[in-house]
Amino acid sequence: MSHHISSLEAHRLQYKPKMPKTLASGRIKIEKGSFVEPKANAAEIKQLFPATYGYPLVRLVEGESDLSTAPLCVGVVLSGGPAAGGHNAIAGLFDALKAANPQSRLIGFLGGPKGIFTNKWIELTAEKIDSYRNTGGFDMIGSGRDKIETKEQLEGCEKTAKELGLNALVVIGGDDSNTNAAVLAEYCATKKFPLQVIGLPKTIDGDMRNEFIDMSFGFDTAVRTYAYLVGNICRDARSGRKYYHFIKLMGRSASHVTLEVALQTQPNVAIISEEVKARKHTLDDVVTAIAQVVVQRAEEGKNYGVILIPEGLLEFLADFKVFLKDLGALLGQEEKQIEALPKEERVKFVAAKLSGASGELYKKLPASLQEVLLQRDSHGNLTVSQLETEKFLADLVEARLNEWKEQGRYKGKFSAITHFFGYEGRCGFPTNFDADYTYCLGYAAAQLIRGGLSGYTVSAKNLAHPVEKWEFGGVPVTSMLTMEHRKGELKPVIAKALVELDKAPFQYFAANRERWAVEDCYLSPGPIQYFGPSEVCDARNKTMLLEAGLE
Ligand code: FBP
Repeated sequence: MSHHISSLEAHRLQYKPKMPKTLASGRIKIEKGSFVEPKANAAEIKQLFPATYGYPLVRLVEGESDLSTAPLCVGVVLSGGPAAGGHNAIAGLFDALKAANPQSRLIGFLGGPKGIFTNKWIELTAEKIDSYRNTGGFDMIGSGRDKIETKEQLEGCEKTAKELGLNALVVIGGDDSNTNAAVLAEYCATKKFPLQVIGLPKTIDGDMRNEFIDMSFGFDTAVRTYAYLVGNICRDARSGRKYYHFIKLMGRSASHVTLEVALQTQPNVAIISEEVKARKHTLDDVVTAIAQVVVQRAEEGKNYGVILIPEGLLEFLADFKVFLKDLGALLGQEEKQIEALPKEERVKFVAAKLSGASGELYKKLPASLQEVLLQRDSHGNLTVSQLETEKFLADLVEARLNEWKEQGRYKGKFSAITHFFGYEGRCGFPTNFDADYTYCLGYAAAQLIRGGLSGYTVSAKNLAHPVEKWEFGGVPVTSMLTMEHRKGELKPVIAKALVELDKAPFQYFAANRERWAVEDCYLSPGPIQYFGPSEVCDARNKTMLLEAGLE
């Protein structure tokens, strides 16, 4: 065995991902369905995507195959944050292309979308692929957050595709990257340039999904990693009985990760951003709600506990909404001027420019938040992982408890420890679910390419069920688009799937959380298991089981 890989890695390289018979049989055909209109802004989207708007849904079904067996040259790119299973998606794509025609080639673009328009790539050989099967991470070819949007970027992609003789490009990414896939597909269709573009639904956030896609890949591995750590902290809290743990969990916008980890570990408090928004709660309301649980527990002699906070919380608070919109618009208008300033001057500049209530709020925030709030990624998103919301909240809760102590309303002790679990969940060995799922996604992408399709994201249904029942197909990206403000500009984007308060996962949580707040109902899910009984190794996460009515 090589000395450069762990024993687990050596074993995982041998794992054979499970596939439904439809894909495994090799007798695959594409069945066309109906056209689905975008849920909102259909007219604007039709206008922006005249060449690719109106495509039908498609399903991969078993039958006499009429898919192309001509040799293909396909490119693949990993985009955005890593998510466990990316390497398997590439392996599935590779195996499917080679199964259809051993002369087909797979090109891996390096460092994310930029690798396409700057023409940086490597050929993915069987040897390369074999050394990454079932491993976590995106390090096989790297990733990046560059967009494919401007004229220069689109022309750069075209030039590279021409030089390489690319027939198709598979973009593995989240909502923004799949939107970019649609932009490139539209560009190619308009110019009658023969490059097909297919997207895969990736993100640990679990929000790149809808009625066509049960789950984005990487979510399962991430939530199991966090739930293991949170479960251990719950045990530690109950053992030491002296700390309140404020744990921020990754998930840029939606709270699926926090909700799932709460379902797996049953902490004392879990804030769900979507509920905060629906109830129009302010920061003060959230602080009060947490402090009340601390008081209740102190009355039972419990001066310890575990509190989960979704990293995207600030954007959902009623008093932050207008402020963040004003700030986003200002950053859009003054982008060049702000960038030209030294870092320490930027906060002062923004504080002076933001007027009214937004300006007042900004000035009151801790310096660490003020600075991070000025950062945006290339898609215009707040860099919420860098916001120390957990520390900010812990401090505010402590201040509130001190006030209540003075008023005689609280007699306990409060000592907070803060954590952020984010990056540790994105690159672990994929769970069996993510390993199987991503392999199938890559395999399905190859079939859509063989069928001549472009401007589609691979769709996946029945994922809560055993693999045999999984169904794959394609959903036109334009059918999933809506219009949103980014840096003050209206842009087409795939609508993020947020936690729905009337659906089973949140309902289950809401029905139990009062008990979890006071009693110690902590669960220890333990580490991810790759070997052993199928009910442990192949188990589905609670979100998927509850949504499918299987729990
Ligand atoms: P994607 O949407 O690209 O999959 O990334 C998700 C995510 O992990 C978020 O949960 C997090 O807020 C963000 O990436 C962190 O970004 P970065 O890796 O650039 O720090």
